[in-house]
Amino acid sequence: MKVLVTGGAGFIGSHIAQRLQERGDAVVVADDLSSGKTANIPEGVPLVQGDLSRADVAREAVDGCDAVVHCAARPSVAGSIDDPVGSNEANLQASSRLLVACRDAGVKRLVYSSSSAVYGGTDAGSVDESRRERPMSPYGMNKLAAEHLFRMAPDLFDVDTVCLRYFNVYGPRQDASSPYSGVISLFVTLALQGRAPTIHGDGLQSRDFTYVDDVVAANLAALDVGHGGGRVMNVGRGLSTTVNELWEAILLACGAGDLQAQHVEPRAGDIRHSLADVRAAREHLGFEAATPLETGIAATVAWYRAALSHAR
Ligand code: UD2
Repeated sequence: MKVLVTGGAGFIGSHIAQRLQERGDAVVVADDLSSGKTANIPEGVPLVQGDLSRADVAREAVDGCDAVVHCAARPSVAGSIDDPVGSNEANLQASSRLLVACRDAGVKRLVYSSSSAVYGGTDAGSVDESRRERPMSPYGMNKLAAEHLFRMAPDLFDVDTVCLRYFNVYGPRQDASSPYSGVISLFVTLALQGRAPTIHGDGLQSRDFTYVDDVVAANLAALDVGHGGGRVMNVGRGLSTTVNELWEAILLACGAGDLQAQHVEPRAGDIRHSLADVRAAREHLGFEAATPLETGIAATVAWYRAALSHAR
């Protein structure tokens, strides 16, 4: 297969591109390099550099491809509140443009990186895909709108699709340089530098932290499944960890002693709990997130430790 990975210079996309290349697929990456880095793109994989909301870029990117893994996004909840128009362009407009290009080029399968942000606030229990979506941020709203588009795509555009709703993905190569970065990338970097983190609110908010290799496995399963049919599935572990517990686990993994986190005001748009019901992906994709949090954190700490020592 020839597979386009959009956002393939970014965190999740580059891991997918790497795995596809390892299994022998021809891979091409499309990325505007606004947050992705060329160093993340596996060696030998060509890059189409540009903004997918432009028709010529989308057309060039899908040229000759059998399938598309669509990871390109501006993936920040807080960032989308600061800049809802930018979120709309990067997360929805670019997705529509890509879908049109797929239709015109006869691409057979598209796997979309959606987000648990489509659900909005939930109680402490797990959410399944039948839960009514109530996004609480422009980002969640854009992800949900794009999902609807991809759900219709098999019927309206003859492009078979699968939408995967990720729950808090973490792992090597996640960008830790912005205040919007994923909490694990921030906490690990701080702990390795002997610095205390900021916890928004009481730290009892919880997340279903999912290791990037498991997200890669879900994408491969979705690419290979016989019939996608626009189905939407959660991708998580189905286990919940509070932000306070997370910091304790990271302190332990980094051997950083006792650094007291500073608690500040809760973050605008922050969801209290987020936990996946994982049965649909198990049933339809045979997918199971296999990486325990301790194992994933250990691999993540090792990667950031090496990256920080290189930077010195
Ligand atoms: C994650 C995803 C987002 C979307 C969303 C769905 C990332 C980077 N973002 O947003 O794309 O899918 O899930 O709900 O994975 N926190 C602190 N201190 C910090 C940073 C974060 O206390 O320095 C807290 C934050 O307030 C939140 C939790 O950690 O309660 C997780 O924050 P996050 O930014 O990693 O991810 P989230 O859940 O906002």
